[in-house]
Amino acid sequence: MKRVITYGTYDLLHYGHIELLRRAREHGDYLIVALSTDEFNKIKNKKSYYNYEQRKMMLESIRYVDLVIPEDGWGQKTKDVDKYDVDLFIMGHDWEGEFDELKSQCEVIYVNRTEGISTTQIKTELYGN
Ligand code: C2G
Repeated sequence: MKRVITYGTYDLLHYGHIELLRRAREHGDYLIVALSTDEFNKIKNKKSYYNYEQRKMMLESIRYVDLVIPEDGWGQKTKDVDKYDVDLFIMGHDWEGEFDELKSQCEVIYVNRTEGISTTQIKTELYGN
């Protein structure tokens, strides 16, 4: 069974997120999403509209997602790959190259982001801020 992992904040869930999750799941048989906690979002300088529990519940309702775990630091990926016996690490290409150190542990791929949608764009266009 090929186990896949990906990371993110997944705030204001939109079709770009869903497309990433669908493709991640398609590369394997089991998809783990490491979801940024509210505390880690502060470190990432991201303020999410929905809190961790709300974002977690929404991700768990998506058919492509098998497990949601907390992401509370930049350095946890290497431990997660071992702990969850991960075969493939996948992220959108805005992170191209950022996590290549994981290549010693598992396959690492970056896939094209879905153009024309982002949480920031939604906030700007809906709320003008
Ligand atoms: N994404 C995408 N297309 C979009 C928007 C996002 O493919 N239009 C992808 C991103 O490339 C990422 C995932 O969806 O792989 C989650 O996006 P974010 O929630 O913005 O994740 P980010 O804040 O980049 O967190 O340790 C890694 C970080 O936690 C990544």
